[in-house]
Amino acid sequence: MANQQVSIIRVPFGLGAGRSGAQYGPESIMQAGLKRRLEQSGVNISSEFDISCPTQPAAVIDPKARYLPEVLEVSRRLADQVGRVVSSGIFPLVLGGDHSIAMGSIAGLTSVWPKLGVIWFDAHSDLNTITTSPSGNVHGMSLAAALGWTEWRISDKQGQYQPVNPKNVVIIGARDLDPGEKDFIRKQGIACYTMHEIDRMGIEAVMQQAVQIAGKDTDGVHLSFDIDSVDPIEAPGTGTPVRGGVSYREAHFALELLSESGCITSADVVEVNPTLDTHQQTSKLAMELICSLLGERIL
Ligand code: B3U
Ligand code: MN
Ligand code: MN
Repeated sequence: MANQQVSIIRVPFGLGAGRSGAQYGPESIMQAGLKRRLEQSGVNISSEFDISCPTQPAAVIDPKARYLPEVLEVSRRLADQVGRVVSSGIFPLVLGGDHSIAMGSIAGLTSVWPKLGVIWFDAHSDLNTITTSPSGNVHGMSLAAALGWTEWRISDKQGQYQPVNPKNVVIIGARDLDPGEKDFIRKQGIACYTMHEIDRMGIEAVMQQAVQIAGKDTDGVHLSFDIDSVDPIEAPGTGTPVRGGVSYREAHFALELLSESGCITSADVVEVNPTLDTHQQTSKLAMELICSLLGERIL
């Protein structure tokens, strides 16, 4: 993606997760040297933004959707910013933060591109609602919210944001799904490539099919990359690690293939928690994976 104009949008928000620390993700991915590496690959960073995020309030209002008012406040702000960036033809690279922020990225994108494909790389499917969530953590509900299945919707001054079409959603890397999430995937026919399919088909075939599904009759394709999709051996610095994830090479190859496909028009990279990391290896991994997505090549 040489000569591609990119806007880096940092979202230091961690209240959607059960453990504190994802709010330090954006700063730590930047400190790993993101800008210099991107510029070396010919990426043009045309602007940078910091979304202002609320700090922890005194009390949790609803234990079934913890900090939902704060999540919605951040989502609205992020949606506005992402909408402005894509309207000017620039690729938004959103650095989280916990995965609840993807609701804001996707809302902003659908305000400009009503037909949006989504590739959701994650150990989880984030398809819970207030009713099905075992934890009350809103980061486990963000894909459900983007599909319009949650008990709430993000709204702006003009009204509610457009939900994405389940036909254009692909989940990759799943290995920890709750009963309600499995029901949704089966009943709604969402494409879900679990670790089993990755083992069986190989990551290249999975990515080819993902690009087909997410890109079919859509205006753009958003990659939402949860770092916990990668095996905890490579990515220990994340709030809900699940063993048996994609390898370092599979992750890089997957993002290189997405880069080659040319279909990705925006991305968020989430759930890096530097307080749980060892030697900043997870922040560094996130930085390197972004470079692969945006066109860096070995030779
Ligand atoms: N599905 C569980 C666990 C979880 C989801 N997303 C993360 N963890 N990172 C839940 O709480 O909804
Ligand atoms: Mn997630
Ligand atoms: Mn996850």
